[in-house]
Amino acid sequence: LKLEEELRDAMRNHELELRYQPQVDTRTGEVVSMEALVRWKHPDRGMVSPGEFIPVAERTGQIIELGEWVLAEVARHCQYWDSLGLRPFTVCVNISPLQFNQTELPVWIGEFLDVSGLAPERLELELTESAIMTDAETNIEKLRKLKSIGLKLAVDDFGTGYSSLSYLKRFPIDTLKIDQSFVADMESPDGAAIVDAIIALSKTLKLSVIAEGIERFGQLDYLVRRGCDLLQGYYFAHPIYPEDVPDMLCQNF
Ligand code: G
Ligand code: G
Ligand code: MN
Ligand code: NA
Repeated sequence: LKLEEELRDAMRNHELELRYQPQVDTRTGEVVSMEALVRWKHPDRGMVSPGEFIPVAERTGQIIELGEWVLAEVARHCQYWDSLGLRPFTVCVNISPLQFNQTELPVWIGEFLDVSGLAPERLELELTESAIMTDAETNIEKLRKLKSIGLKLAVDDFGTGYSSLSYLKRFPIDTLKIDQSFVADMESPDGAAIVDAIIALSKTLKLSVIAEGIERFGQLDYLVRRGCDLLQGYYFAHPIYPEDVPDMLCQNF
């Protein structure tokens, strides 16, 4: 079977699961948010990486259905966490370019939030830099609509695309997410300079800034001293099962 046909079955057969990776506030050491990351437990092939099937889903349009499933799962997990009396935290959800380009996205998400009862302020959409910068003028209106629902908006993989700074200033976004390739390269002078520049830019634009892909203490230490607001990476935790979120929220880093 081709991967796209298998993916169609996978969605029907409940082979997809979500994991959550914590994001740590550098001022308090507390976990304040989690990124939802999809996993595919294939019956024969084992774990299929989203790096492999997300591009296929994006190409075939299956990402629309997959994206709707992700949000429904997130709402279900939030209900479960609430039932345990956990303190509320933000859940970050990756939105693919094709999803973002749907004209009806803001209306659909608004209706989804009404029906599911998920509070909009608990949800942060991670949009890629290239998706929002392509056709930026029309995207301003769409971003405003998403913002007016009460959602938070982050620019994912920041620094890998071609951001126009004038648009960045006009976009109603909350967070810049420094791409992990820059964090991995941070021990080199060029890498550190790029990270410094993105943090400085976020301060100028009064945006929150998060670095992902933190694997070593040295990276954490540097970013804390530079005033990075949030950190995410294997150094703190790999993506975890929803059942393990309660314990994770009790950790202090
Ligand atoms: O979890 P991992 O690092 O293997 O993810 C690989 C890629 O898949 C990343 O680019 C990530 O953004 C993307 N990805 C993971 N989960 C989702 C999801 O639920 N929706 C979308 N659109 N992309 C996802
Ligand atoms: O494109 P996006 O930034 O959404 O992708 C996030 C991806 O990075 C996920 O697949 C996640 O599993 C992965 N990831 C998270 N933390 C680390 C880390 O510390 N190191 C590496 N190499 N990958 C990470
Ligand atoms: Mn992401
Ligand atoms: Na990213």
